[in-house]
Amino acid sequence: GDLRVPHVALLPSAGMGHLTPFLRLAALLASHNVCVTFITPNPTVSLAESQSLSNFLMAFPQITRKQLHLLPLDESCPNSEDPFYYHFELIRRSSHMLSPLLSSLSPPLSAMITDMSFASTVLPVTDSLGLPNYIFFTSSAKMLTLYVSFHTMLGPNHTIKDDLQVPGLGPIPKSRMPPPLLQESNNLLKTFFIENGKKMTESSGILVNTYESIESETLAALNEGKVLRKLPSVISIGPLAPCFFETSQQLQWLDDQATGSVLYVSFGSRTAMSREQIRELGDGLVRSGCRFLWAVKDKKVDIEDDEKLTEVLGEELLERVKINGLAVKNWLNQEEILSHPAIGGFLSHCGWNSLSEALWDGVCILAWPQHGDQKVNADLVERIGLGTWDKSWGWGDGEMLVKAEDIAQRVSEIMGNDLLKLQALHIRDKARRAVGDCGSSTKSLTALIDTWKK
Ligand code: BUP
Repeated sequence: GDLRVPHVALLPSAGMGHLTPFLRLAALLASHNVCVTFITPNPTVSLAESQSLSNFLMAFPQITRKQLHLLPLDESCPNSEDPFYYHFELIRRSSHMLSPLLSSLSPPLSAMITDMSFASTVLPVTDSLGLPNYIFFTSSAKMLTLYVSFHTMLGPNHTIKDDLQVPGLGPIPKSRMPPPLLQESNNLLKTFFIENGKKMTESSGILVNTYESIESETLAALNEGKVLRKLPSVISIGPLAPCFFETSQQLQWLDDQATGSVLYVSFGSRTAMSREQIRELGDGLVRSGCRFLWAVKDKKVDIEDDEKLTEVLGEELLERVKINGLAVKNWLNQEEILSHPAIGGFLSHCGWNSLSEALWDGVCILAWPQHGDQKVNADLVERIGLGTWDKSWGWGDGEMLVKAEDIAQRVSEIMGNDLLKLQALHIRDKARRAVGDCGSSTKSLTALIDTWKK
């Protein structure tokens, strides 16, 4: 007989790197006739998040929004750390308000999908309601192995001595781990890692925006109980397709460039390099002789990023940039840019969403990881043949300055690397197959949705 229409609530975390994959997942579930309630912590950290949300909700009127009003700050939570991590903490502290919100929804929920940064606070809530809760891990499966095993390798004083030997897989060198994890003192990221990594193992399943052909070995190790004996099933549902709900922008400059001739340069929504490094990068881009479209970011949070381009780059550099390139300081519709025929390469920080968009469009990567999961992701880029990574560049944390001539050399190398460009196209084909009608990710997702119908 007729099966019921499942109703699922989604709870994303702070930052575009978390919100974007949740929006894509919401759209995908809706296209499979799942009734979706999207819970939005309010306020957001960045303007990009609030704008993206309102555009999305306008484009998908069938998706219901419920606001989770965050409690005002108190003194017990130090505001000195990353504003996005700080916001995770605010959402965590407001999560007791979820219980009445969730139980008031109609029709009753079949399941909840929660961001990885709230596993430890939201699982007790959903458990008490008898509601299955799936954790959505918004980075790579490789990063998931670090997330779930990190707490097992802590020594005295919560320090890390060695590289992480992931059972059944190769080691993750200390040098690739997010730097806050190596600090002796506790910090928000480290605390999240430990607590959520532990608690996640009690969820109903872990969704990952990845797919078989790029991470088969890691996915197998996770699902065969090699990484941790007790782990719920890890379900690869990616790459989540971009959904074009953002208003499209006219970029005449890009339209005027030859096919495959332009390098796109962006380090994501929450990385601001030092002024000195920004200028060195600009100099390097100019010296490469290649065409480039450069998203310049001067502050971590977009609302504070109000300095003019002339001030950030200086007049002289800005004039040189204009000869072969275009530098912009406003938010760009990245998924639209990456699908543009003029784009032939991407100098990227290797945020997982940027990578998933790059492989979706078959754009090769010059990796320059800046923080967090990005070195682990950059390693994957190199291994699957999507791009190159000069490890001597280090984290973009201002500790060392990567010189213009080195940047220029790597840029011209990648823009002239036809083999890499072919490989990227091959990766694109496989990525699209994974989410096509008979693809591995489609099969996993439909099987999951079926369990919610019972
Ligand atoms: Br900047 C920028 N336009 O101008 P990541 C970013 N994006 O569409 P991050 C734009 O934001 P985390 C812009 O396409 C991607 O979907 C981009 O996510 C989009 O990196 C998203 O790549 C950025 O995962 O987040 O922002 O550093 O640290 O959480 O990975």
